[in-house]
Amino acid sequence: MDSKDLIQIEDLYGAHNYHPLDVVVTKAQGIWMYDVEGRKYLDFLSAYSAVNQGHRHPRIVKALIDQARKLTLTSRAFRNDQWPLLAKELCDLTGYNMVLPMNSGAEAVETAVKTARKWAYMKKGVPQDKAEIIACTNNFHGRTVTVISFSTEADYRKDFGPFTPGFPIVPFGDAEALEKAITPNTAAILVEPIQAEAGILLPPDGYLRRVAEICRKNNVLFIADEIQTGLGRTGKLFACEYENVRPDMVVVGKSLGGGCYPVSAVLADREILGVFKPGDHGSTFGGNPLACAVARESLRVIKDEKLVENAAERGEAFMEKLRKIRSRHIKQVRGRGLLIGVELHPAAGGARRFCEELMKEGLLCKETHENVIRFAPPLIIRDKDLNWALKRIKTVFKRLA
Ligand code: IF1
Repeated sequence: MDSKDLIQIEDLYGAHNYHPLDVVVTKAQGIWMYDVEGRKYLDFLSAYSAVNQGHRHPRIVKALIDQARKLTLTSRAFRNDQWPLLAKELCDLTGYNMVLPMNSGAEAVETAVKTARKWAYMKKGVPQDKAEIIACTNNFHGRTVTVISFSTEADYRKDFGPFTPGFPIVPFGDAEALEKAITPNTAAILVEPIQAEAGILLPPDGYLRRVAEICRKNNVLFIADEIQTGLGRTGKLFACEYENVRPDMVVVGKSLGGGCYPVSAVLADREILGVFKPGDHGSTFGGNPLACAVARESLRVIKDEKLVENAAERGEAFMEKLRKIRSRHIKQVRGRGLLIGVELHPAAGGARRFCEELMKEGLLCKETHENVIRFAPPLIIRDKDLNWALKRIKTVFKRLA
């Protein structure tokens, strides 16, 4: 079957909750993807940072297969021999001392919300059902009902109410507004260190440090959603490290599963994650041995292949080169590490048509919102391939001049 047939079938039987580029991928290896017609593309999105280690990393695939041959699922009714090791290795890597495993990012965010609420009732003395968690304008934390309850994006919310209460909103990047929004019932503030979906928005310098101070002063938990920014993407293990900030809780996902398997987790210290007792939270698949074996190897690959360092060095250099492109369409190039946004002027006619042209040149990336092109290649990428990409990007900006 060719791409056209497959697209037709998908559009007929699949729910239309996406508007993908019309490329039907059948195979991938490393930074390259291949469509059903055999055309080759450089992956400049990395499944929204879920394939930071590159597609089908041989070590991660081996861990997946080896584990699949031994044990895949016990549920948490029984113990397995992989979860303890992932838990310890994640803690050793990040400096937290407790972790709760889930599957998708949104589930881990929900888990962080439940943790913060329970902490507020048990430790802070907030009256039952009064806990508030402050979120930021233009946030993206997933798609479940509670998570969209604190979205400020009309499209994500419309027709999905009623919503979960208890989530005041403050402008992203405004520490004073945050301080003013805190009440005795505030349990936590939930922040993305860089807002990716919102268009790769970096907060003003010092913001995360201020947030951490304000949280400490007011006995409020600082929750960082590092699902997309974490595990190396921005050139640090966690993007919060750019301001030497250690959040009380960190949510991770995406490339924790090495692009092979959904794995997410909430990290914190015992005083916080210790609020759970048997029966009050869980997941059939969370902490399953297949997920854990994959995650363990995914973390080792990040470390052994120095992907954090690679993202920092290559990202900086690549952004410099992007900034040298002379095009009246480009308003700003911004980002950290290999999480890069190219914002276009409204007159450029939208980022989507640039992504479509780039696809014709063999470069796969995705617009975010109307006017931002997002570049986020796998962190294993080398200069040679970045230069290859740069050439295509220049070509497209010339063509659409
Ligand atoms: C989609 C965006 C990226 C996330 C942060 C939690 C989640 C995500 C910071 C939820 C997920 C994904 C989901 C995907 C598109 C994508 C995305 F553009 F929508 F915002 F990456 F930038 N926190 N982000 O980025 O994780 O439950 O999906 O595992 O199509 O919705 P999930």
